[in-house]
Amino acid sequence: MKLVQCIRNAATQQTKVCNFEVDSMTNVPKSILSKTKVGLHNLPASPLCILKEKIINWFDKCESGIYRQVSHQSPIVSIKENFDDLLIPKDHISRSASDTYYVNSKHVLRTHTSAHQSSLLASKSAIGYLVTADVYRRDEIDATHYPVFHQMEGIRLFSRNLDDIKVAKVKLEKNIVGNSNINVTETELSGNNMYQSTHSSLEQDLVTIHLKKHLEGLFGHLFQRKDEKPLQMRWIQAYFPFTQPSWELEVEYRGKWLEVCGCGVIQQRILDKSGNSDKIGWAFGLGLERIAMVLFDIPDIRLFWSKDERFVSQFQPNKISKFVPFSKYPACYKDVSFWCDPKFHDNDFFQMVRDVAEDFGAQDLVESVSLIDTFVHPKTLKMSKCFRIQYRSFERTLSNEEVDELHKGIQKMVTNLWNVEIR
Ligand code: FA5
Ligand code: MG
Repeated sequence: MKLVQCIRNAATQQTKVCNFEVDSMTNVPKSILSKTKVGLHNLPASPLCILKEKIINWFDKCESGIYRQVSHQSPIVSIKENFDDLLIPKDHISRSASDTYYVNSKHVLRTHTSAHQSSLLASKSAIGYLVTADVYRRDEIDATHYPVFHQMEGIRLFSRNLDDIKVAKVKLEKNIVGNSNINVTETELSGNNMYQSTHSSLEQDLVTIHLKKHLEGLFGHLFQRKDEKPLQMRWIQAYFPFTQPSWELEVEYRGKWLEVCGCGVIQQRILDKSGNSDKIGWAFGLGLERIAMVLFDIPDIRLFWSKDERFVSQFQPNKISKFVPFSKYPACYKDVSFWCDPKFHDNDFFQMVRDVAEDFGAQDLVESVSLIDTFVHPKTLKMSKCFRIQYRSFERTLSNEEVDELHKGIQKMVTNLWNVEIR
């Protein structure tokens, strides 16, 4: 069997049809594959596109003409691009089939925009990039998790001659003055998260300042409203195999710390391998949905995919506006319990629910799926799990028959797939 995918070449805008042989690793369902054609981040009235443009404008304001826009890369990438080139260890959890969609044993649906780092770096087509793309992860289902979301990645390279970095830093300081109503808490580096020994301390300092000032300024620009008290931000130490040191930035919003991005100094080994050993650089990656949900007051991640006029008509290009909720139709929930073997993974269940819903032409009716009970039989030690599925439509009130039919389909699939008894 073959899986057919049309891929548009970003440079020429030409489309070619690619065939991917399906094999024993394949676990991409139809419901997910159909999402690869949508490209919400390129639809001007989507909040994700509006946010993307805001971010692009900010980087352009800091350093005009430096960042090449990349937003039409194919979502199918090689395992080399998604993992190996980024020095992600062979046994890293993100490589497992329970977390990642494998197209076949050589290709995956990209799990992050970093999958394009190595080819962009090797192309040497710019010294800065902003890459926006849909990314795919097998995950739970609720108001903030969806198996497709969107990321934006920034990369900036400097010649390893200090003048280049110094000039960039001075320019940056000049361009972001006036955006000082933020209060940033720093963090000390420790453990394995230290500067790379191949970099001089001046290089390290300058690149780090350049990176951090860009991101602090960006989130000040996005979150701060005039005449408010200073926006609180804090740097947290993090781990990414492809950057060192690595950080996450958190912003305080309505009394809670919100993780807004991951970043760091690119591993010199990655630059060396892509033919950039004369360069030093930084990279960051952020999730557009989480930020857009906060800025636009969007309460449920599924809404980004809604074609409902009451949603779509609320947003205009270039403008961040608050979403005005329309009345919600009632929800209805049903449980399913079954005995399962120890290899059973909850993410397989979540995915199966989406697939069945897709087959019923009802993929967005599943609002959430949660594990509500796990029971181990005291004598047989057999394990049973109970999942609760909440159904709701954004468009209408669901009839009992309709939900029953879908739910029966799910129960049937549980028995087929895992050969288990429904309790
Ligand atoms: C990454 O994906 C790294 N590639 C980011 C990076 C790039 C680090 C370059 C260093 C250099 P992470 O898995 O933490 O990291 O995801 C990055 C961002 O995506 C998070 O900060 C979060 O905003 C968003 N994100 C992660 N998982 C989800 C999810 N399930 N749903 C919505 N947004 C998510
Ligand atoms: Mg993270």
